[in-house]
Amino acid sequence: METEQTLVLIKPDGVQRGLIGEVIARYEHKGLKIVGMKLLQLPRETAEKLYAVHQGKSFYTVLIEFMTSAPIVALAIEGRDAIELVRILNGETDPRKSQPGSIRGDFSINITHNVVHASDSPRSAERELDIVFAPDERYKYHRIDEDILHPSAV
Ligand code: 3AN
Repeated sequence: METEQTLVLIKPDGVQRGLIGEVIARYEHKGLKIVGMKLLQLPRETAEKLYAVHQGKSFYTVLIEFMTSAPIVALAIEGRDAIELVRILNGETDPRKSQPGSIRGDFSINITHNVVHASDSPRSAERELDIVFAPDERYKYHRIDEDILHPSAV
């Protein structure tokens, strides 16, 4: 178990459907810490950097158009095993496989308009966080439930 940071984007559909609070609550209630947060409209160049691994795939152009079409909320989220935990909370990419109880399972039936993005590995988390957040846009602070969530003996 390691303390990690990961990037989450609440996609344009999540923002436009009024799901910002609902989505953030899922991460907060799990015990993960929001250490950076902003509302922004992604410049095309930034979206292309973020999704560089998908360049050339059939859905790439649609994905870039969608992600730059309206504001998103970017979150830097910290916690033990945050990268894996956030992806479990988000649910599977394929709407036929995302389980009820997950964000996508509860709120999405569309593989493109699927509410959230999250980094999929420590390497991509570092890369993606650096693309979206300046160093002074991520904060250190103490959550009062941290001693319960992370007892040092466990
Ligand atoms: P995830 O966001 O679950 O990690 P990725 O990284 O494979 O999924 O894909 C990034 C984004 O690209 C997805 N969130 C989705 O919006 C879009 N995407 C992925 N696969 C497809 C597909 N087969 N058809 C359409 N869009 C897709």
